[in-house]
Amino acid sequence: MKPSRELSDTGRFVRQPNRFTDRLGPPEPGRYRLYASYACPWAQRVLIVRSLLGLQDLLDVTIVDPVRDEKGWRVPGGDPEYLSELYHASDPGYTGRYTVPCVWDTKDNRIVTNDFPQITLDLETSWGTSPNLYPERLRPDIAIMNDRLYHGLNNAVYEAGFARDQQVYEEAVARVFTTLDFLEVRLAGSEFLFDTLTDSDVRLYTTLARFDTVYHAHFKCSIRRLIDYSALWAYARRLYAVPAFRETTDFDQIKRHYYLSQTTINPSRIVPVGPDLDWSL
Ligand SMILES: N[C@@H](CCC(=O)N[C@@H](CS)C(=O)NCC(=O)O)C(=O)O
Repeated sequence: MKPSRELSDTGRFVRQPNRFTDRLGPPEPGRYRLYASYACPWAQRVLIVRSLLGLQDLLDVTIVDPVRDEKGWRVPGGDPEYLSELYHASDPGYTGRYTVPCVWDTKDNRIVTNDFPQITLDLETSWGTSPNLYPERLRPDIAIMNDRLYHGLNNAVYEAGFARDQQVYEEAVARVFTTLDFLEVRLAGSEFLFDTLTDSDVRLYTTLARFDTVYHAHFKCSIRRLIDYSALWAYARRLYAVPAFRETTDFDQIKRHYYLSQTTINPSRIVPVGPDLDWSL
């Protein structure tokens, strides 16, 4: 039996396509609500961008419980009880996973988008432009960088962690560390991936923040640790010093989510005690 619908016949993790891909219209206070988890790297991206751009009054947020059971994400306060109810209200025939981040439209009573790569770009282009996280002059380069980050790191750690085949796992892990090696060189002597803080830094940060705490052991990305990369580790801590990054980084929820929810990888549901990391500058 396949442990997941997202496992190919060759033991490869293949992420499901995003079902809701409408674009976010202009902001309307009180209309849109983001459902996010502090544990989830794709959701944390949106929380960081919302905070950097000062969109707290324009985009409401509900943070779901970090530990997911077989019914999916639970909503504290119970309205609705589970995120799945919003997916079924939007599409009664929905059969996919109920994922965060997603944006609920309280006017039309439907999920507008669970298209995680697009949500931050929509916020950066039509909701807030100060600071400019997606400058026009850099967009082609940001697109190339984001693609490299996704295939080489953000999603590659999941491909390594969920692999059910040794070779598939080894290929994904090699990609992770080739990408970290490339980033280490790129960030030596430079503050950000480009000459200013951009969408790409947000995407890189959320994977780095989880690297030593969960991906190293739980996803077996264990050739090196983040702290072994001096430029990358310094870069990650510099970003962590910024409130939008630090205040949306919850190591305890991250650990509890991965180790308690992903039971095919961690059947004992033991949450490790370490690692003891000092994220201060
Ligand atoms: N929308 C993307 C990315 C978002 C995503 O993977 N979110 C995870 C948490 S990090 C989630 O909500 N998973 C719910 C589940 O697997 O049931 C996807 O479909 O994979």
